[in-house]
Amino acid sequence: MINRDTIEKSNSEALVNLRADYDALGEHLDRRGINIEDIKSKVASYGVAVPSWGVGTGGTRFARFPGAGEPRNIFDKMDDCGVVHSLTRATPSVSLHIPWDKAPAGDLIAKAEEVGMSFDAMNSNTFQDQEEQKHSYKYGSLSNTDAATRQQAVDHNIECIELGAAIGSKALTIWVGDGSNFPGQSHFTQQLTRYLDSVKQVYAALPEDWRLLTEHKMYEPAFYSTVVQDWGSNYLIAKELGDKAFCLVDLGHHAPNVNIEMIVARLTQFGKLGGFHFNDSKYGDDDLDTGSIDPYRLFLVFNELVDTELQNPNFDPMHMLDQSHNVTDPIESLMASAMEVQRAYAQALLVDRKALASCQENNDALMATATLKDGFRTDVEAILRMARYENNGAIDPVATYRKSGYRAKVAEQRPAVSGVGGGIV
Ligand code: PSV
Ligand code: MN
Repeated sequence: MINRDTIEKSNSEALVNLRADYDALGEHLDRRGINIEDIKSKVASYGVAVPSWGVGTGGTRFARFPGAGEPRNIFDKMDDCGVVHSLTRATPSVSLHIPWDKAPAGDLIAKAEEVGMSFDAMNSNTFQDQEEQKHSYKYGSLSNTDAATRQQAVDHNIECIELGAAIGSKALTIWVGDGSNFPGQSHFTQQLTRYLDSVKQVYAALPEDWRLLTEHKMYEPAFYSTVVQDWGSNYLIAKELGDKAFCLVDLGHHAPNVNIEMIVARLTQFGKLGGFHFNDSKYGDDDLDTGSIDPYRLFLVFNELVDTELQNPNFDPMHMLDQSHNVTDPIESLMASAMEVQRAYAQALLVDRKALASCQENNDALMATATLKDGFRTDVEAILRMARYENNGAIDPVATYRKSGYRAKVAEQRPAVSGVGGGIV
């Protein structure tokens, strides 16, 4: 936990400048016909879930270089997630990954209360073998050719739902690494049929008020074909399953240069956009910090979301971060990413939608894109800072966190973890 005094002291040093910046931005937006308070209140109520696995140091298939004071279990992880939320006030929930985070429901609830957070989507894991597991997932899980292996994967997903229901989660996200490494290795159609048969059993176990999110990913660990490879396959799966099934878009899971914002628009138009895993990438599923490589793309995704939100106030896809931190303090990266997501949201809220519609109607390509850019180019930092300050967060979360000495403190309590071997998150 971060001491309240540390936050207040740090805020009091930054407040004078913040007020001046906020007033100046308010005047600027006023001239554009935008009320800064309206934008601030939307930003203040925005939340993105943090992945429990994101607070540990990640790794590549080559190595993992552990950081100091890494969380040892889900309770340490939730302490770290609590720090992210207490400073940013932008991450009110944690997304658990089972079995990594498996613990008695009562203990999880108590910890969530202690850190002032709730639980977002549950994530199942059938992409690794666990110690006491009977059947291996080496050749797939929900789509394995062996019925007993498929059943084991189905049972695991149902177990995730049961634990989730006990702790107040309302969704299950399924990502499978199932696929093949060689042409001819697997029969595409039969493999998808087996996947569908399995996932239908999971879907049947969903509580009434739950959603099932299926997450597509182009490749890795399978390098030739992947069962749920693209948004088209994902859409077909969600459609086949029923009304409680939706597609999850992880920004890193597409071919380079794919127009992700258009995928978002398509899934939205046909009622199947279920949620996001935000991160950024340069080459593949790099899991870099959100907005660190291509903030404009993130903005364009939010532009689609805001466009829909304005027409349909009930539109509520789930928002989660999904990143791997190899060279930064994960708490700092998660805070920076949560703020980047908020920034993209605020910038998208600034887009003059009437002007944009008129440009589109009149085929004025240049002014249409300039209208979008007006939103993106606006420095909304003062809005984000003021929203945090008024929500009892830190005006500058990273600086406050560094001043708090949290990492050094937990490093004393949490012994170093071995750095040998590769790792994933
Ligand atoms: C797979 O790359 C993924 O994006 C899925 O969301 C997993 O649950 C997560 O990463 C952690 O491995
Ligand atoms: Mn993901």
